[in-house]
Amino acid sequence: MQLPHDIERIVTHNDFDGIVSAALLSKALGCDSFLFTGPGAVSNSTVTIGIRDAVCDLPYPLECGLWFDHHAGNLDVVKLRGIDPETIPGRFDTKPSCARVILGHLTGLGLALPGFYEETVAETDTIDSFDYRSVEEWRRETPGKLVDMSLKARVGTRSDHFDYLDYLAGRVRDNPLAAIAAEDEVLARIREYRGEEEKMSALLKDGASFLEGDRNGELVVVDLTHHKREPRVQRNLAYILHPGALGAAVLSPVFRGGTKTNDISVSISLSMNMTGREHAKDMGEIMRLLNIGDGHPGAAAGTVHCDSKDAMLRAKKKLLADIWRIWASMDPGKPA
Ligand SMILES: [Mn+2]
Repeated sequence: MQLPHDIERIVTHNDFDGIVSAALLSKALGCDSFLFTGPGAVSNSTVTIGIRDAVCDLPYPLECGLWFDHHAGNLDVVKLRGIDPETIPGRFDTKPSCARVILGHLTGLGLALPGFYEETVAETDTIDSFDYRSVEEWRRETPGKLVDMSLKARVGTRSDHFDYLDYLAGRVRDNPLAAIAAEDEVLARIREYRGEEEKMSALLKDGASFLEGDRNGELVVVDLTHHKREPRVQRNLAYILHPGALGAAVLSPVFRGGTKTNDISVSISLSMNMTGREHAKDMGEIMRLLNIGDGHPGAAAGTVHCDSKDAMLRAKKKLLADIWRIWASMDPGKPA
């Protein structure tokens, strides 16, 4: 199947994989109009998508001209809607990144593409599937990780941010990642993000501890529930403080309409030390057993509702004891 000639816009995920996916398609389709959005906006049709749009790294919309994706859950939804995925123009495959699906498809069509795309997509595979075996591997700076850091910086307004995504998609289409990571505009954002990371690390350090009974320091618990303003943290930074930990749980207050409630939001994940290991630790199962949320074996989240501050403090104590009991009951396996 050839690519359609009437695509006018590329609608893509607003993350690193989304940018690389858009860049490859831009090259193949000769289209440089991009719309960056999140999966939620596509699922609930907040963004209007039509037959002249190519969609990548996002759920399948009601209609579009081309669809590329790699999220198994999105394929399930397509099947549940009674659509035969084979009839959708584009390609679905459970690859580590959507960019990999697109590169495979374009190569299969016999298109001549720049040689540096292979390296760009290899980095995208690692970043999008979080394929790291240790904290050291995760922290090691590569051109792709530097560009990804620049995306996470909070610089300027929302519209400035979208302009930057637009700019990057064009750069990634025409240049190797190493050249992009050395540009002034990108470097300035990386510097900004490093500062934000330092602040987040300080917040995490302040709230981090290990539970009673956790003698080997397996599960870092970060309690941020005392914060009066919404704390912005990246959970994985807890592993810099405790590189030997196998998992981390972060407890944050839930804010509604800018107001702090007594509800607790918990997010829990396995560390990169568990990647490639055989074990029975399943974070989604912990949330389901406690009946507070859901998720994958590697990462899950939940919410505990509380009527008062006292109830919240009691619920927090019980929640942590329960998490530890279930965590400890799941076989840690052997190091890879
Ligand atoms: Mn992706």
